[in-house]
Amino acid sequence: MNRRTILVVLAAIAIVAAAAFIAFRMMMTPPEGLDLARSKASAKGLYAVAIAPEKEPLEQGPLHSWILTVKTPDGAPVEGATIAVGGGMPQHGHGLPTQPQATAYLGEGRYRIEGVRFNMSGWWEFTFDIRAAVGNDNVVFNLTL
Ligand SMILES: [Cu+2]
Repeated sequence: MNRRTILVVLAAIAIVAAAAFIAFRMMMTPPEGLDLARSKASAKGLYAVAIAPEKEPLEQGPLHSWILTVKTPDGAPVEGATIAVGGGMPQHGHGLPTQPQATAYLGEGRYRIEGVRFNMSGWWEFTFDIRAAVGNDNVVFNLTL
């Protein structure tokens, strides 16, 4: 190989390495300015929703439960809601590793969500479809682990 060919090969290697590094960073690093609020209005504004893990700090690995609190915007607890739980890792293109369920109504608009597991570190979306007398709405929370 002549000197020019070697330079071209080295430049190509550097470009591939840089692209791999950037791709890796995009996979692993949550976007800046991600909204990490644990209470917010649902998409259509029908509900004021809050989430809290039953145990802090939030750990990667073990199965655990959350408490989901659903109220109307003026603060009245929402009872008898049907909750569907979903989520995943937007940067990895996969969903939750388990199928969490709302297993109990605890009063005051609070629902226990069991069977949650976050098996990787990074950015997770945690979504709730809420069906109740007021209407159907959904909310998406962001978590970073
Ligand atoms: Cu992942």
